[in-house]
Amino acid sequence: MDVRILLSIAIVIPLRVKAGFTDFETASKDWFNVLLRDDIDWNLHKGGLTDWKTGTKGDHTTGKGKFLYVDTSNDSGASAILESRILQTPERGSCVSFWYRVSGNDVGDVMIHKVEVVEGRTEERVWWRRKGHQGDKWNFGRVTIPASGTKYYQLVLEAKLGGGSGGIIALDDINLDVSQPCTDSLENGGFMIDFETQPTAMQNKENVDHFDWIIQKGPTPSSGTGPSGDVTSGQGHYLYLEASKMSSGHTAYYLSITVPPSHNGACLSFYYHMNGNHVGTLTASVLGKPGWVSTATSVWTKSGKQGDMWHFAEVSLEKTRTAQKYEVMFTGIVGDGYQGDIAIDNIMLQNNGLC
Ligand SMILES: [Ca+2]
Ligand SMILES: [Ca+2]
Ligand SMILES: [Ca+2]
Ligand SMILES: [Ca+2]
Repeated sequence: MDVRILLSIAIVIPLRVKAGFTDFETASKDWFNVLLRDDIDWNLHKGGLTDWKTGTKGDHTTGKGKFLYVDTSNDSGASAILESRILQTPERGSCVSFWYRVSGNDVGDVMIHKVEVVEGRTEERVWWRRKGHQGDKWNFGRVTIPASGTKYYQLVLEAKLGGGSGGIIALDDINLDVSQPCTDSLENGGFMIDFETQPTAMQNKENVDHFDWIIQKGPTPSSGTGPSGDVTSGQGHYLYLEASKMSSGHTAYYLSITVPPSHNGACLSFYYHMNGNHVGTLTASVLGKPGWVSTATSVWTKSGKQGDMWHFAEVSLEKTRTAQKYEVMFTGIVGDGYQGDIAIDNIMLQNNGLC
């Protein structure tokens, strides 16, 4: 995106502090199309839109309402910017959540920037980003904007096209809560953890394993292994296990809170990074008896080097596993050398149906 100018005159406009929810059924008072500083616009659409593969799809709110989308037949690199009203940096941080679709080959990216004026210069940082095809469905996105920086700021939701035609990039149901950072909690007892605040829904298991997972920012200390940054924004925090201090076969458990039953199953998703010549094994499992690691049943596992990139994993938890209250757990097992760091970020448990 080009360097943009935040008009200093805008900063003296009286501010509304109230949080805002936008389902696009009525004109938004919080989000606006940028007309001059980008290449194309977000379009308002009602009803179905012909999707990449599977035909006509409606909005997220009701399936029949309005949402925003960009025309992906435009050139690669074309940018569509939706900007927020001017926001006042709160004492405790803010939480912006939204539903998005990014579907299709080479369709492009969606990202959120925080824009502020620092000593007369406009600065912006990416706080959240998804690159490329994210499945043929509405996905939930959420990011904490911390209570730091200048007094006023703007958020920018940007789509950047990848040049592939026939795909879809869309947005709906944006919630802007300027009173607090995002909490881990989702509806129905589910949770979402991006490690930008101290997690409350998952934690290290003590005593029954050999060591603990660590929350990290930037690269890990060992060369040739571990990510260079987190998956949320590239500049945030993630969870990892440091292989160099441990011996082959050593394990570390990361266990969730007890989740209430779901009679139609659940969906566990996360990003993982497993790069290095000595990477061991990462397993996701479900505990049938809360607190009892011995009742863990593996639902997903991966071993060895997976390349220097974050990968997305999505696992349906069948209703037989979620009919009683349950817990989910990640197990890291160290490989046979120091280049074996395993990292996780953006863990989400949606406790209301399969993926
Ligand atoms: Ca809608
Ligand atoms: Ca525009
Ligand atoms: Ca993160
Ligand atoms: Ca431990």
